[in-house]
Amino acid sequence: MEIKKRFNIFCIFAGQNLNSSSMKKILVIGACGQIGSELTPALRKVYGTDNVVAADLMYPLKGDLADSGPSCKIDATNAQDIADAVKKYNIDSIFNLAAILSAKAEANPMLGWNVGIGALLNCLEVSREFHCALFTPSSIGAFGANTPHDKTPQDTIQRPQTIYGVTKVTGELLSDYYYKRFGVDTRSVRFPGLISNVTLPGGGTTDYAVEIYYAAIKEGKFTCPLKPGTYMDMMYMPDALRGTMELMEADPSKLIHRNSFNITAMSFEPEQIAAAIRKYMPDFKMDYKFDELRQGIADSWPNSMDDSCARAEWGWKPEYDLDAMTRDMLEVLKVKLAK
Ligand code: NAD
Ligand code: AKB
Repeated sequence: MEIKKRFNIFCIFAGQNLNSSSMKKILVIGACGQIGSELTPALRKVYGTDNVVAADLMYPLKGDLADSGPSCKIDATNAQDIADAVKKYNIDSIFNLAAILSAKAEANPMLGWNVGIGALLNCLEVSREFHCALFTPSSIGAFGANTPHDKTPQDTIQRPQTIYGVTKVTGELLSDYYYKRFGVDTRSVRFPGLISNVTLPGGGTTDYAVEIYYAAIKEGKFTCPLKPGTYMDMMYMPDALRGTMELMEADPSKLIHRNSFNITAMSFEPEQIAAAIRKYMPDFKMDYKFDELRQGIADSWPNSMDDSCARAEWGWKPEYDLDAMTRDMLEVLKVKLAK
């Protein structure tokens, strides 16, 4: 990665506000979601507010996203919307975050497919035509019940049985196809469950690991929708944002894989996150009422992924473990929910 850019990304996550001299022009599609609502401001800090366009189906955007830089309405299932924005703003990099998450997609598989794959194909075609780099996240949902569950390798069996997983595997293959066939600079990570405190998650299987912190602060108790012993990979949002930006700045000659890298920060089961909260809130209580759909999906996903390829090829390294994340989540939410 260009040394100056790596330094700038480091400074942003160290709390300093620097503008990069890079000429990148970025379009974030799905900017209002759990990731986009934090990735857009993070990109604006590094690349300059005017160089990052926030787009979503939900429009007009609200709050900081709308006020802090250019924005437009895009329905990513309509290729023309994307092409118009790319032309209008002279975009060279697209972050495609439009998707329907695992549990929500199971309730409406056609919608899951149309957004997951429709949006991606449109982004790929527009990227091919206008020479854009393209980031589209994959997920631990790209694995299935017959994938090795512990230390899940980078290259392994991928036979998911959810529509979400089917779109993620298809998306990985399509993205590699566009790279190899047309030279489109496609890059991706398989995100684990992301834990954050700005925007609530949008209907996934790992959502409980965010909801538990809100419930701890608001009510001092939580009813967990997954059974004890359900391990999944997780990550705190600051690591996810930094990883995304570092991958997109990584030296392409070092990338053996592209779509998509295993990355993880921690693996825990519900009792462990509850215990981490109890360290700071000793009276916190948790009981269980499991949700059949989410439990089935969670059981088919890895317990913990091997992210050594991301570490070797572009220097991936998480900074937050369960305790550091819990301390920060509780501190931030105490202030936010007191308002
Ligand atoms: P989200 O559901 O919170 O946000 C998705 C955003 O896309 C929403 O703002 C929604 O309005 C927008 N959108 C939906 N349909 C659209 C369309 N047709 N056109 C334009 N915008 C549209 O999702 P997220 O959690 O921010 O996830 C972003 C990406 O990261 C997805 O690909 C998801 O699969 C992946 N991912 C997320 C997680 C996680 O834990 N959040 C984990 C693994 C992978
Ligand atoms: C979900 O649970 O659907 C997402 C994911 C891990 O892809 N959070």
